Amino acid sequence: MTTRRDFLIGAGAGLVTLGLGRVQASSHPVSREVAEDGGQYRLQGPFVVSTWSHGVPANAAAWEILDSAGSALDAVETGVRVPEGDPDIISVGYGGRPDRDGHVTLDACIMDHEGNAGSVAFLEGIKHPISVARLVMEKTPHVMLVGAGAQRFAVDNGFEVENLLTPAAEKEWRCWLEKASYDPWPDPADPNAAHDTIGMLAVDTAGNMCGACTTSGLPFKMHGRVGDSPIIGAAMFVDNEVGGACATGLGEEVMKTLGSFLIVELMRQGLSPAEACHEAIARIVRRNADWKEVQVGYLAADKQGRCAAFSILPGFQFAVTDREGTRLLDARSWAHPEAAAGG
Ligand code: SD4
Repeated sequence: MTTRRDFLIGAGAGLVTLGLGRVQASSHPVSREVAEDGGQYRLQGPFVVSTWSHGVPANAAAWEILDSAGSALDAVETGVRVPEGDPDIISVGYGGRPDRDGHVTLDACIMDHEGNAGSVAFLEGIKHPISVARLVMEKTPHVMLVGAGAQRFAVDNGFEVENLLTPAAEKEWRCWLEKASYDPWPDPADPNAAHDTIGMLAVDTAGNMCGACTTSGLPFKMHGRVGDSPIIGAAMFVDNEVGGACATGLGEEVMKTLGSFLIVELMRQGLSPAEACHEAIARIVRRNADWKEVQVGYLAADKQGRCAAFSILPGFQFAVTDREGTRLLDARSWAHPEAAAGG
């Protein structure tokens, strides 16, 4: 049987590691904790949570808004714009790694507390796709715009078309071209190397939850490939009565299981965020005999301020911020259920 993995590897000249470096946010003081309650954390009052260590500076920007009684919608948009605009973050926005043809193509989505949603996919040349997604939500009768149409909509609304391919990303792409093999599965030596999408959930002082997700997608993906990140219910979903969830990792697996929607629905049925994230990961693991070669991480929070993250492989981190400050936390994983990785 030819598996999808065989096909994709066969599409290239041989197997190489894509090797997307993890982002360090070392300039921001954070504490590292291991949860006592099954990997579940409790947050107080308004809060913001987001994926990976670049969530730390993103949360800081979002927190400024929450702390001055701003809306969760403004908070998540402002928060994820931080990695979008940072050229050193090579998996989101400006500076993101290009596709196999050298194009930086961006995916993003946003959702408000009333269940409104906006998204853009396969968008080129616009540094802040999350802000375009918000405008799709607020100014059009639609949920999603893609490609040239999304770019035209952005330009019509005052966005500038810029070259998002930084010299560093171009160098890596040219290096990749030497072998041009395509393997979206993780390098066993560093399973998180290709995964650094930011997903963010925030609750404001009014008690409303909103969410956002933005990415440049898998590095050196096929031109035209769109992952889970702009798909409402896959990479992000919020129901203001229940809570929200967001995803990072191999988007194809997230899309096939509609993970974020699943997590929110499971929480609606009474599962805790930790239990719901665990079940969403279980759905992926059960259908993949080679699950050790797949990385997906989920982050969820409910309206009571319970928050948890869970991933297939170790190494997934998430940042949480409330009045107590910011903590960078290690998610538990299917591969190592007992302990948070590195905790
Ligand atoms: C995608 N889910 O395009 C994204 C990639 C990712 O962390 O999450 N990286 O499939």
